[in-house]
Amino acid sequence: MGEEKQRTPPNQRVTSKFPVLHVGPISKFDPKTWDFVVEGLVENPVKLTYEKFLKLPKTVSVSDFHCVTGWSKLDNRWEGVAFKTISDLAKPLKEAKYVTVVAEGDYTTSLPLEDLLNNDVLLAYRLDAKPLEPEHGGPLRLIVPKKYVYKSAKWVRKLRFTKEQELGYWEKRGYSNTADPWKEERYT
Ligand SMILES: Nc1nc2c(c(=O)[nH]1)N[C@H]1C(S)=C(S)[C@@H](COP(=O)(O)O)O[C@H]1N2
Ligand SMILES: [Mo]
Repeated sequence: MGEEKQRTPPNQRVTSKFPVLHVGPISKFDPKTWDFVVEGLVENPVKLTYEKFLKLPKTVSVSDFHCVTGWSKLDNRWEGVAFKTISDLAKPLKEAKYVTVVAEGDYTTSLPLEDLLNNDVLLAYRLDAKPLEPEHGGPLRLIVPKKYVYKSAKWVRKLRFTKEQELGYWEKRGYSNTADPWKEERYT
């Protein structure tokens, strides 16, 4: 066994395709009515139009994508807004320890605030130099590279800062709440 870390987490296969996987319909996007909301335990609740969201400082993050069903897609170049930028705007209160991510169609997931403040976490609207396709979560999806992708919600509309962790869609159905692919945390 070498010191070097394997490129993919245990029991993941690399795919060159990009599977599309979600529950429910692909969300319809209307830039005139779309908004992005930050609520809950924050000093400064946020509500942004699509136009305003695009004016936030931009970041780029290249990362791998690991689905809990066993496929991984490597070297995805995501562009969007760092989670940290949004958090700095909203100013979490001291009691805020978790964030529930709410997507269209009531898909939710949640993460410790600390994990989301990692500098590879972003709300992405472009992938590999193109606008993010609706089937992959356009106009806006969360990207959390260090977790299985069910934590990377597509069609994100809202972040809710909370004191206790609220269980997300898959987490309620037996998938791991910590979801670390390197530790193979697939199920609870
Ligand atoms: N809103 C929403 N986001 C979601 C899901 C979903 O069902 N709804 N599924 C998750 C799962 S399990 C996976 S594997 C990825 C798939 O992303 P992709 O379709 O871009 O490959 O989206 C994640 N984000
Ligand atoms: Mo997945």
